[in-house]
Formats: sequence, C-alpha cells, structure tokens
Amino acid sequence: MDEKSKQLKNHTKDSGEKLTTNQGVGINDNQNTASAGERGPSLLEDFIMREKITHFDHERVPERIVHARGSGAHGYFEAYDSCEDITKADFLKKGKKTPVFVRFSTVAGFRGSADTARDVRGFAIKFYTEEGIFDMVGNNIPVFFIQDAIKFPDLIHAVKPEPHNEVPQAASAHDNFYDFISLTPEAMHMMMWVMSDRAIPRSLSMMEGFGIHTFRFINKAGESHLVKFHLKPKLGVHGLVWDEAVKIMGNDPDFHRKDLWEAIEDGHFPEWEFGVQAIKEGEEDKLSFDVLDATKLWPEEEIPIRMLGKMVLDRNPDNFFAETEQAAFHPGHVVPGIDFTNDPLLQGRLFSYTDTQLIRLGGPNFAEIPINRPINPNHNNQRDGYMRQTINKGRVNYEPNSLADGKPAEVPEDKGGFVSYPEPMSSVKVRKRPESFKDHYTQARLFVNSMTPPEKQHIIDALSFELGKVEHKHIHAKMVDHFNHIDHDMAVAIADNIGVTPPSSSAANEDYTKTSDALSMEKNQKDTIEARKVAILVADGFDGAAVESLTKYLKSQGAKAEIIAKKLGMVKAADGSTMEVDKSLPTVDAVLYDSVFLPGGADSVNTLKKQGAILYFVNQMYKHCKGIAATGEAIEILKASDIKDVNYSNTDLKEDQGIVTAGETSDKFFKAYKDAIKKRHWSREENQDMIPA
Ligand code: HDD
Repeated sequence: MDEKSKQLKNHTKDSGEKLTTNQGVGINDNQNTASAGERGPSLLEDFIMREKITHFDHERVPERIVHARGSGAHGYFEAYDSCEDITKADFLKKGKKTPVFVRFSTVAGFRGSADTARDVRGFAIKFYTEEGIFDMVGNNIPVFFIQDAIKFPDLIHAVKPEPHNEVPQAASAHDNFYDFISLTPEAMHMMMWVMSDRAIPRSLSMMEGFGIHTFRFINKAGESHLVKFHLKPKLGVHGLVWDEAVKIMGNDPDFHRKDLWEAIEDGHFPEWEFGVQAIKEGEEDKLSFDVLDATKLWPEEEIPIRMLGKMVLDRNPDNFFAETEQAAFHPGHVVPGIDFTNDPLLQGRLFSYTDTQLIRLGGPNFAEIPINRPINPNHNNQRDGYMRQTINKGRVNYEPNSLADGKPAEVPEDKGGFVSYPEPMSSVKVRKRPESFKDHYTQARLFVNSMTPPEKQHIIDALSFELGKVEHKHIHAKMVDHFNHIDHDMAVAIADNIGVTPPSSSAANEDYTKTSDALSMEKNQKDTIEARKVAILVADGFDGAAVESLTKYLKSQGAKAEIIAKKLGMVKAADGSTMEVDKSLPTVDAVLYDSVFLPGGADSVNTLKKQGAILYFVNQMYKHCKGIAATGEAIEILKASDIKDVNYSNTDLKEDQGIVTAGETSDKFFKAYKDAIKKRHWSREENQDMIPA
C-alpha cells in the first residue's frame, strides 16, 4: 500500500455493529421520535432525533463554481529516466513512485449534470511527493479561452445557465455564451478545440491532459527551462458522435463516471504517459508566439515532448464526498524544481484557488482534510480556525523563537527549501495586453488545417448546431466573420447552415498552410480495444459457439462483452446449452456500447429481426459509425435494418465500412472485428440521413 493510501486508511471507517449517536450513545429506536403520548407532540429533548436531523440539514457544501461535476481515482506516478538536467524536483528522479489522486470534471454543468455534455474536461492531478504536494490543474485541451484571469468571471457567467431563468444546463449553445465569445477574439483558438470531438470524449481514460500555462523547471544549478505539461493516454484519444452524446445524457447521465469506475474495478487501469515540452530560458524569443499567452500551444513537431514517466489509476475512492468532493486543487501547489511564469492567466489562478476553498470547504483548515494532506510531515505556526484537527503541542506558535530552539526552522535551499526563480523585473505599472498577445487566428487556423476531413466537418456541424440555438442574429454574423478569419470554407459552410450570407472572400491568412499531426485525434489512433464494450444481441436459438469464442477473444484483448436479451435470466443456445443474460434490452441502448455483435442461429435471428428495438439498436450502431459484426443467419438482421449498400456474406469473411460478416467466427474474423471496433467508420456519415432517429 502506498503512503497516501496508508494515511487515508487511518481515517476510513467500516459501518460497525451498533447504531450510536455521534456522542457514542447506543440508539435503541431509530424509527420513532420521542413524543408526549403516541399521538402527541414531539419532544424537544429527543437528542437522537435532533442530532440526526441537524446533521442531515448541514450535509451539503457549495459545489465548485466551475468544474462542479467530477469523478476521481487514486493511482501512482512512476518516473522513467532521470531528468535532473532540467529539474531538481525529487518525484521526477529515476524510478521514483509517487501516489496521486486525479479528478476529472466538466466545467459548466452543475454537480448533477450529465457527463457527456459538450465541454472542456478538467484534468487535475494531486502528486503526493516526498517534498510536498504538486498539483497539475489542467484540462484536456492545451489552450484556454482567455489570456488574462480578470476575464474569467465574465467567461464563466456567460457560459453557465443564464441568470434570469437558469437555462440551459451544461451547455454552451446559448446566446449569452456566444455574445461574449463573439466579442472575445482571443477565444477563437480554444473555440475550435471545444467544437471538436475532444469536447465529447468517449472515456475519461481516452483524453489527453495539458497543464496549458508555461511553467518553469529549475535544476540544481538554478537554471530555468520553460515547460508545458502533457499527458498522453495509453488507449489513444477518442470522442463520441454528437447525436450519441445527446442520447447518452438521457440513457446514462453517469456514463463517464461509471466507465472510469468499472475500468478500475475490472483491472483495466487507465494509464497515461506524462511529459514536458521544454526550452531553455531565453529561447522563447525565437518562437512566433508569446509563451506567456495561454491561448497558444507549442507545436509538438517543433518542440517534441520528453516523456518523464507514467501515471496509472488503480484504485477507486472509498467515499465520493470525503475524497472526490473535498479534494482541493491549486495550480500554486508546486514543489522545489517547479516554478511559475508571468502568464497573466496563471497569476490570477494563483489567487483564486485558495480563495474558493475558503468558502467551499468552510475555512482555512481544508489542507487538513485527509485527501488534501501531504504525505511528508508539515510544520508551521498556523493555528486554530474552524474545524482544526491537529493538536499542536507546546507554547510556541511564532517564529523566530528561542523558547523552542528556533523550531520549526526555515529550510536551506540545498535541503529542499523552496526558493523562487530570481527572474529579473523592472517595469512600470500598467493595465495593458502586450502586442505579442494579439494574433488570435493563426493557431486557430493551424488547428483546423491539421484536421482530417471528418474532423473538420464535425467542427462545422458543432458550430452550426450551437449557433443554431442562438437567437440573436447579429451574433451569428459576428461569429461567421471570426470563422472567416480562420478558414474561409468553414465560414461559408457554417454561414450556409445558419442562414447568414456567406462571406464572399477569405479574411484568413491563406498563405498559412502549416499543419501539426499531433493535433488530430484521427491521425494518432492506437491498435487497441482495451476497455471497450461490445453488446451481443441474442434470443433463444442463438449460435452459442460463436458467442463463446467471441467473448473469449474480446476478453483476451481487454474488451468486455455483454449478453443482451429481451428479459433477464437464462437464454438458450441452438445446441441446448444456456447462458446468463447480462442486461435486458429495455435497460440498455446502443449508445452505451462501442460495438454490436449479432450471432447466427435461425430461431434467434427470426425473433430478433422482427423486434423494432433490435433494428433500432443496429441502426444506431451504424449511424454512430461503430463496428458491427454478424455471423451466419444474422446478416438477415442487418438486411432488415435501414443499413443499405453494404457487402455482406453469410459464408465468407467480408469487411465493408466497419461491418464484418462471415459464416462463422475464426481468427481472421476476430482480427477484422478488432479493426472495426477500434475506430469509427466516418465514410458512413454520408448515409446518416437515411437512418431514422
Ligand atoms: Fe480553474 C477549478 C482548470 C482557469 C478558478 N480549474 C478548476 C478545476 C480545474 C481547473 C481542472 C477543477 C479542480 C478540481 O477537480 O477540483 N482553470 C483550469 C484551467 C484553467 C483555469 C486549465 C486555465 C488554463 N480557473 C481558471 C481561472 C480562474 C479559475 C483563470 C480564476 C481566476 N478554477 C477556478 C476556481 C476553481 C477552479 C474557482 C473552482 C473549484 C476550485 O477552483 O477548486 O478557483
């Protein structure tokens, strides 16, 4: 057990044998309030009832003002090779293992909102290092909407539900947001990312993570490197289809939360590589953008990522509130070897996070909440305040002192005391954006240039949808004008969709044709189906051997198969054997699975091809461009669906648009099916309109 888990264990408690009050008095009757006679008034003296109701009345703390909806998990970070040339941070030394707690979140929705809303995802990591806590409080997108923290309250007011009627929930598709954005050109780069499929992730374990700001690494010699933090998921980066995301919101609003929980319970531990892009202090002058501007990324092709270690999430929390809800992150929690830059967005954040915990967690002692405690000893002269847990001994609570031999004493730099990087400063007091922050369109164009055609189309579709929800026409026109500064074709397509006169000529820098493959999800796919879920639709008389062999294959690949039939209980195979049904059809939906397998078996197929719910299931799989497989008679189900113009075979192995058919399962069939599951088949999007619903 790691140090953090051991420490947390001291605070965990099983439910126990005897029911008692908080004062430890045994409760004899937990059903009836004490009263003056059976039908008489309740007695104020009933301390058991009073204590219980009072505690209940105070169960809630304010939700986070942003990132209210989140899910957390424990794990560890393990450093690869030494990187002492760039940082003296102890936890990055070769082979070191550090406990972590990670919280993923959406930004705009309330605590009870649906997981699959279109939104940026928070990606906050608490590293419990031996030199204190380092928090990387990042997102799954490498840039931000604004350049200066003073704009943050406006941005968040604009995106959250509108104040007069508190709608819409967890959605940026409304007038206030686009009014603000249309008047905030610096947001355009981030807007391209938020309208891409990155903002509707398939899984929290299939997202990249970014520290966004430029931080500093400081080595033992005191030299500074400017760095950007990155996390790359082992499973690759995958998104949902918008229609699918919307349907998941109704079918399973806890989709991401459950997916993360189940992956960990099943032993498919989410994993990322953690690394930095690093440049020597001074080299930033050669770049075409300002490293202090959080709306800019560093193209990976120009400044490659140096991988420093891997992060694995392998333990679910014991209690959501105590751990995930009470976790308090702060980009200002850094350890020796890591320091800040003058990024004005970062500088504002350094104020905001402690401030918000004071109201959210009720006072200055939130660092004593078990999930927030460092694993190394911490001593100082901070005392008292609401809910103080530590019992500090002795009379001395000040420094310098002689009565306690001057302790706790300041720590010299070579013993791990934090020393700020002595960056030279000499300037006049101003309120002014630097000229170098003023190019808002070039990197937005770089992002769009780097997309594959389907990825670009999805951005066009998302913006057409979002603006389609916006009622004020002048906002439409203003947004189209911004798009025309990024990519003329995109602007024309969106204008056409939302009834705006398309711009006649491009306002974009057409000479800028640079691309960065690292920005595309499609260009960086991985050959894995680990943690994917496959639905197997059956009725009595199905081909049991096919189901058994496929289930075994999927398991060997780390994927999960679920048998779905009309009712729970046992379902009979054609050979007379039986199998247990995992889920009944009315309790599931195609959008909750990555793929569907239809086994043969004449009786089963005859039943299924007449069920609307089955045909709808298959249609949805097709519409959302997911892998589909059928063996033997089951191609009849495909024929009965609205899928047209696909090559099937009930004898030979055929693969067409991610639809794999064969007479029976075989190694070649499995391989073809794996290829079909691991990615989406965008060529089908041309035929999407013919699928009802
Ligand atoms: Fe923030 C929470 C990420 C800008 C103010 N932020 C919060 C969380 C994440 C981020 C992941 C949730 C942490 C958790 O799980 O508890 N925030 C970012 C990123 C930003 C950013 C990547 C830009 C690069 N944030 C930002 C600014 C401000 C804040 C500019 C204010 C000036 N953020 C907060 C906050 C929150 C927060 C109000 C709400 C709950 C909390 O801090 O603990 O202080």
